[in-house]
Amino acid sequence: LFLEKVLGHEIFRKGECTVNFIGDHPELFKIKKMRDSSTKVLKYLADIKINQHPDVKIYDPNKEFRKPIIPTFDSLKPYPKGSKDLLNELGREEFLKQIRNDKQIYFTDTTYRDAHQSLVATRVRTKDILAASGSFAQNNPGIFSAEVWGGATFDVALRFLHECPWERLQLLRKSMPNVLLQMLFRGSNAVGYSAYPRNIVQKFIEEAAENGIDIFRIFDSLNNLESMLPAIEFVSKNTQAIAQPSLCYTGDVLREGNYKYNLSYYTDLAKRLEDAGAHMLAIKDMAGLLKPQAAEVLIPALREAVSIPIALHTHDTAGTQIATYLKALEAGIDSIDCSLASFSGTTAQPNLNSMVALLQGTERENKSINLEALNEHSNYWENVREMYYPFESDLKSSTAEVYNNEIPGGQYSNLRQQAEGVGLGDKISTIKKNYSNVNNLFGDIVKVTPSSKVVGDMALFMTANNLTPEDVLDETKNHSFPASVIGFFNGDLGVPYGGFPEKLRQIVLKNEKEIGEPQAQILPDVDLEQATKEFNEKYPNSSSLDFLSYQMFPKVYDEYYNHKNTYGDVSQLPTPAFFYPMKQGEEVQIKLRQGKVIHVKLLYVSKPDEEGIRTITYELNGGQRTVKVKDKN
Ligand code: 3PY
Ligand code: ZN
Repeated sequence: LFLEKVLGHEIFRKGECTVNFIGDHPELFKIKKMRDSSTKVLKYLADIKINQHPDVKIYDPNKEFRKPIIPTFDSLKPYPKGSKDLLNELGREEFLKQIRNDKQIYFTDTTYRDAHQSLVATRVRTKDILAASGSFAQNNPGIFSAEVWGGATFDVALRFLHECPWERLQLLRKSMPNVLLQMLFRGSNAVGYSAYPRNIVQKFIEEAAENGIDIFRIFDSLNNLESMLPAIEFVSKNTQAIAQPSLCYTGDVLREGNYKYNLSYYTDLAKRLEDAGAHMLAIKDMAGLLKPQAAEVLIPALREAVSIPIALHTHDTAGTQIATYLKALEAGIDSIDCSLASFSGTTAQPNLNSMVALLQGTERENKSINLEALNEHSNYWENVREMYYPFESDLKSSTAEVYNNEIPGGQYSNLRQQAEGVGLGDKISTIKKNYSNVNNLFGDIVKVTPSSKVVGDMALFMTANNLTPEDVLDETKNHSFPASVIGFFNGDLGVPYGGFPEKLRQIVLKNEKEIGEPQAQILPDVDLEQATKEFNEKYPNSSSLDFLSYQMFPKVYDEYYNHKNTYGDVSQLPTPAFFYPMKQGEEVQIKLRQGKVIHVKLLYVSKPDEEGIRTITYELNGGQRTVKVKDKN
C-alpha cells in the first residue's frame, strides 16, 4: 500500500521528487488509518451479509436495482441566481414584501425531507440526496426553498443510517449555495420528541443557521404559542434567517356547531404569531385534511389577518390536495409545498412536476421553474426510491380514511414500522381505527409530532391489548398506560386547546405519585460549559455539533458513536450494500474518508465453525482480505 501511495503521488508521477520527498509528505504514512477504515467497512459488509441489516425486516435477495441517473449540469459554470441570492440582495424585509406581493406562485420542494419521511420512513441517505442536489440547484434556481432538514431526519440519520445530520446539512449547503434551505423545527422540542432546555434549543438554532438553514418552519404539536416563542424570537433577533411559524391545521374549519378549531381559532393564532415576530406564516396541514372549500375560506381570512407571506403545506393522503392547492392559489396563497413526482402523492406532498405543468399559462405561473429538469430529477428519484422498498408504507393509493383517522403523512410509514416492531404488522387497520378512537378519548387534539406519537402509542397499546374506548374509560380496570401517554396527561407537551378530558386524565394518572401542573414547554437553561466538558470526556474526538446531537438524543448518539468506532464511516457505502447482503461475486466501490476509493468483491462465505463464527473472504483492490463474523441466526 505504501508503495502504491508513493507511485501514485502526483509529485512522484511528474518526476519532481527530491531526496526529501518521503519526509516532506507525511500523508504517505496514512496507510494504517486507511487500512483500519477498509477493515471496518469490510466488517460492516460481513455483518450485513451474515446477520442482515437490523432495520430491514423483509427483503428480496434476488432484487436488482436500476442505476439512478443523475441529471447533468455544467459544473464549470457558476450557479445561476436563486432565492438565496435574492434574499441576500434585497434583505429580509424587502424580500418578504416581494413574496407577499408577487403574482407568481412560489414552490417549496420537500423531496429531501418530508416526502421521504412520509413515504419511506425517513430512511433516504445523504449519499443519494447529495448525488443529485448540486444538479437540482443548478437546474432549478427558480425554486423558492428546498426543505432538507429537521423533522425526523435528524433522529433517523443518527439512529438508523449511522450518519451525522450536521454533515448532511453542511454538504447540502455547499452543493446548493443559491437556493434557500429550509428545516422543520418542533418549537421547544427542536428535532426531538420532548422539550429541551431553552439555551440548548437556541444553540441548536444558532448552529443550524450557521451551517446552512435559511428558513426555520417552527411549530408546536398542540399549537401553543408560548412553546414556539423562544425559537421565533431567537431566529428573528440572532440570525439572518426567516422565522416561519406554523398553524397546525386539524379537523375541518367548516365544521358546524360549536367546533373548537374554527376560523377565529386560526386567525387569532396567526395574528399572535405575527406579533411575536414571524416573517412568514405556514399553514401546516400535516394530515392533508384541508379541503378545497375550506382553503377558499381559510386563506383569505388569514391574508386579511396578517401582512406577511403565507405558505401552505399539505399531504396528499386523500388524493384531493391538488384541488386544494388550486383553490388556495385563487385565494391568494403565496407559496405551496410540493415534492418531485416520483416522491409525491399519497402520504407525501402533491406532485411538484404536475403542479408546475398545471399552472403553465395561468396568471400564477412561475416561469422560472424548469419542468424538464424537474422531470429528470423525478426519474433519478424513481430509481433511488426502489432501493428503499422495505420502508414503504402499506398505502398503495390515496385514501379517504384519513378524514376519519387524521394520521399525519409523516407518521404513516413510521407507524407501520412501529407496528411491525411490536408484532402488530397485520393489525394496521385496527390501529388506524384506534388512532381515531384515541383522538376522541383525548378530546380531539392537534396531532403532529410529538402529540401524534402519543396518540399512535396509545392506539398500538389499545390494539395490542384488545381494548375498546369503554375499556379505557372503565375505572375498575388497572391499565399500564404507555409512558408517553402518562407524560402527555402530566402536561409534558403542554395543555391541548380546550383542556384535558378530566375523567381520562384521572384514570391515566391514577398510579402517579406526583401529578405535575401542565405548563409551557420551556425548560430552564443548562450549564453549557460543564455539559460540554462532560461530553468531551465521554466522547473524545467529537465536535461541538456532536455535542448538540448528544443533547437531542443521548442514547442514540452513544450508539452512533460506538457504531462509528466499530464500523467506521458507513455513509459512503452505496445504498444497496448498506441495507442488503452482497451477493457472491458482487463488487462495490467505496470512497473512504481519506479520499481513497476501494473496490470490494465478495468471494466466499465459510460455513460456521463450532462457535458459530464464519469467515468471509473479499477481494479488496486486487488483494484478498478475510473477516470473521459471529452468525447470530
Ligand atoms: C415532523 O415533526 O417530523 C413532522 O413532519 C410533522 O408533520
Ligand atoms: Zn408534512
